[in-house]
Amino acid sequence: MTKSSPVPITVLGLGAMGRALVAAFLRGGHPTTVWNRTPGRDAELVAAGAASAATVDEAVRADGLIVACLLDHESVHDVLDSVVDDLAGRTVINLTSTAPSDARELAAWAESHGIEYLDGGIMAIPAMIGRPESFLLYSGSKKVFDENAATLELLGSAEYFGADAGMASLYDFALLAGMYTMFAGFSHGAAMVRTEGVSATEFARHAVQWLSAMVRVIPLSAEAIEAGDRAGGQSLDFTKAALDAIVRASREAGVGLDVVGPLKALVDRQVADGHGAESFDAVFAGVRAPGSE
Ligand code: FVH
Repeated sequence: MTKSSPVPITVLGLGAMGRALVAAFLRGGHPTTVWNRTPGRDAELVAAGAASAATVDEAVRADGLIVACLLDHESVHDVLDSVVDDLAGRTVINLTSTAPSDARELAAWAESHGIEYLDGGIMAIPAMIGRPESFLLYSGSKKVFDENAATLELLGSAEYFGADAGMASLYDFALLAGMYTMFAGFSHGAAMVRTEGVSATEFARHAVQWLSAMVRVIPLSAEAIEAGDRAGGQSLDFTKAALDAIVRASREAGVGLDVVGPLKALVDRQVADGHGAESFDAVFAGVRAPGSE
């Protein structure tokens, strides 16, 4: 039995992430064609074995998978709409970050043009691509996911979230929401200690120790949310007192309240609504969408 050769791939978009994807495909032995709107971003990739396409039409004329990694939903349409007549019967994997509704719109657009479509969310920065810590979320065509699982694993571990093309984006943005609020919280803390001359580097040492310990509590919080159990842990009254003190200390130090202010407002509202004796997980009840109990 002969081993099948790696499928050819065309990558549209050679920003920081697109270039990292191409490098991983080349390392995996895939013949890879690259295209970018602004010429000149492919020199290193061509030196590493990629074929350069001068136009998007030329890029999609190459056989195999088409992977898009562009700026946003609009740029994906700009590029794919321009070659839609060449895409019938082809497979498009879109690794551009887009909202769930955008992913669903693109999946419907693809179906209406006879294109097989898989949407993806990249949980990695370019330097992580192909490394064990990189993971990618996929949804849309199960057939495309299954047939290309080994290729997708070249980028990072690959998990499929179902036929609804919007699911990968939903997870992606939910995870990013957690990441951004964590970094914003770190910035707030760094601004507080800076008022006494402490460097962000020194503060980071303590922040990593503390936040790493707290991350381990997340599964317990999830269990409590699912069980509707808001009895355990510190009460929201306690949290309110802590946030009142943090806000006062920040204000006295001249630190902006843009990060902690909205959280204090949410906790204040939950306490005012009678949830003061409940655990911090009452915050989930305070933000969840109506009907998603
Ligand atoms: N970089 C990262 O850390 C994150 C990690 C998680 C996933 N994101 C998403 O990946 C998409 C691409 O990100 P990127 O880092 O490659 O972004 P840029 O370096 O800014 O490159 C953008 C490319 O998109 C091209 N482009 C923009 N608009 C258009 C358009 N209307 N038509 C055609 N191409 C377009 C741009 O081309 P050019 O400016 O060089 O001509 C770049 O190739 C993104 O969704 C992240 O959220 C990355």
